[in-house]
Amino acid sequence: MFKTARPPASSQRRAFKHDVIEGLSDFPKRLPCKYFYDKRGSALFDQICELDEYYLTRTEQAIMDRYAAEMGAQIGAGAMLVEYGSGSSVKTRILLDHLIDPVAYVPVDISHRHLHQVADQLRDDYPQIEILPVTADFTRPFSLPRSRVAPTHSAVYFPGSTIGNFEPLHAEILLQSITDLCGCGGGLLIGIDLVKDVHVLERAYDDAAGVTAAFNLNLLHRIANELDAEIDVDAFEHVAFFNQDASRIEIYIRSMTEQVIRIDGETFPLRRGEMIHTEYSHKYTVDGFAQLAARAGLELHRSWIDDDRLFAVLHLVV
Ligand code: AVJ
Repeated sequence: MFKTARPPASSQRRAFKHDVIEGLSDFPKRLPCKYFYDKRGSALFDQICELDEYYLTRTEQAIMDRYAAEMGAQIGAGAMLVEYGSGSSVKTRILLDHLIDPVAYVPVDISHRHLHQVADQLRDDYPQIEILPVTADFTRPFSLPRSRVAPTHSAVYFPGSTIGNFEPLHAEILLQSITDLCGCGGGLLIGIDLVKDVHVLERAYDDAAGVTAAFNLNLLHRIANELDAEIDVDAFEHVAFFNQDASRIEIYIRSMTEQVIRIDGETFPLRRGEMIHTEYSHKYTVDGFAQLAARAGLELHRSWIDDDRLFAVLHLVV
């Protein structure tokens, strides 16, 4: 079997602590959204995906269910399919079912244990496809594993509108890295959330049951627990709104009182009403996204959109 690199827990904790201290020292304060997904955060995100207000997951799944055969045909025969932020690979299965003679599936994720559990399950279910998990942060350079059978080309699958978390310039840099990774003949199948009615958007990120609020505030619980920080989590609240000019949902944690956060001897004072930025979720038009991708060397080839025009899955080629 292959040896797989796994960053030791202590170095992960150190990186988390470094990023938290750096973010809380900044003005305005910020915390990276990639840290939402600890065990509880991932469970809360799964709950978000089930909410009436959160149309994204079910709409993308419906697009996949309806058009996976066309997508498989567009991606073409003999591909190595590389998935960014594969998680539980739920949406992938329908795609794997419709790819033409795929050579390998390469799920890329930072969560080593979960990645390998999912990979074992996929090996049972898809014995004809070589499953080659890669533990990596896809925003950093990594190389593709070698498959037993040489692929005709590589295709990246990047579902879930995760690209929306990146500011346009960073999204462009990430797309450029996909272009470079796949090279000539390569492609990208990506899910993007579309611009729509402001109220529909804002409800999706501030649901009535408060699940998204719990998801956002869980980041503070995580800091308190994992970094032994002193934080009065109850003195903070969830804030989400659509910024029309930047075409994005902006998510913050707002301090309801004047207070301090203490981490390892360092103190971070907060004014009453001060906001800590935690996430952006950019919303695109198909044309707007195509222009961004073109600057990164990817040409829009086909798009699949639901009847209500909420969400799009795009196929782009190098
Ligand atoms: C996982 C990045 C697609 O932006 O909709 C959901 C994360 N944050 N509710 C999104 C999220 C709050 C989600 N993505």
